[in-house]
Amino acid sequence: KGKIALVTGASSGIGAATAKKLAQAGAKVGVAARRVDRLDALVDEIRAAGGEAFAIEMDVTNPDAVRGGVAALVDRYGTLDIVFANAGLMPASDIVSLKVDEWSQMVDVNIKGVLNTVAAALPILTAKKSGHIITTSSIAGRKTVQGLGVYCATKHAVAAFSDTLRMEVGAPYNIRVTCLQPGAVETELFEHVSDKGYREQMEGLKDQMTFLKAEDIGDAVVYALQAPGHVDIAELFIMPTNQAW
Ligand code: NJP
Repeated sequence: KGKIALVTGASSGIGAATAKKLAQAGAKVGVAARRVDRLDALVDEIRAAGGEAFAIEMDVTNPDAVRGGVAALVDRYGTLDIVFANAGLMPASDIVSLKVDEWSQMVDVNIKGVLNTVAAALPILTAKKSGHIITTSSIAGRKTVQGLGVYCATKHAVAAFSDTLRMEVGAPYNIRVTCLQPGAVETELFEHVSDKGYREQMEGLKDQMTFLKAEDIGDAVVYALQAPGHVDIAELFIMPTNQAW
């Protein structure tokens, strides 16, 4: 309650749902993404429900834009306490089809986007010796999945980075780090898969299992944030009950 939060990837899916949960729990939330129309609608929804949020247009691949977004948030609300580095994308394909542009995009958003977000926010948290950083990795950051080779690589990178960050900032700076690793969540993630075969395969998963709702992830993030100060939920590995892989 009363905390200031930044959520990237807030224009849809997990980010939007978590921003709403944070606002319901009393945080003031900077909601960041590229699609400003979506962010404006989210801000309206949060405010209509009695919460507080404001929209930050931000491409996480651009370090200057991320620094500017964090500065705007601090300017508006005075400080920063919670950072949810969540923006990401998953254009599945076989490695042999060499969709190198999509690989670069995943490296830029999924890895560099998290690094840019942490780099912009960390000086504020270390200076005040408190805060909580949540990064979005994936079940794909714990194992490998055919068709998701580069995506898995980016999410393993986020997991490795997050755990090292946790070790570095816990004791000296009293900052907690949580690496979020969801299984299948019903969001717009699959809609951006350009490979028709993989997109159909992924859509077909919905017939095999009950996907998590983005709200389930939002609840889990709030749970990690509300743990007592000496407790760091280092990993949030959350699966649909009937996801068998
Ligand atoms: O997907 P979606 P999710 N700069 O497509 C933003 C991970 N995950 O909520 O910029 C800034 O609804 C985009 O905003 P916009 C996944 O890897 C998911 O599922 O307006 N933002 C949108 O808000 C990802 O890391 C599942 O286009 C950029 C958001 O990212 C995170 O969950 C399972 C951007 C994507 O929202 C959220 O994804 C899992 C950029 N350059 C992990 N590019 C799952 N859904 O099953 C994209 O294990 N965004």
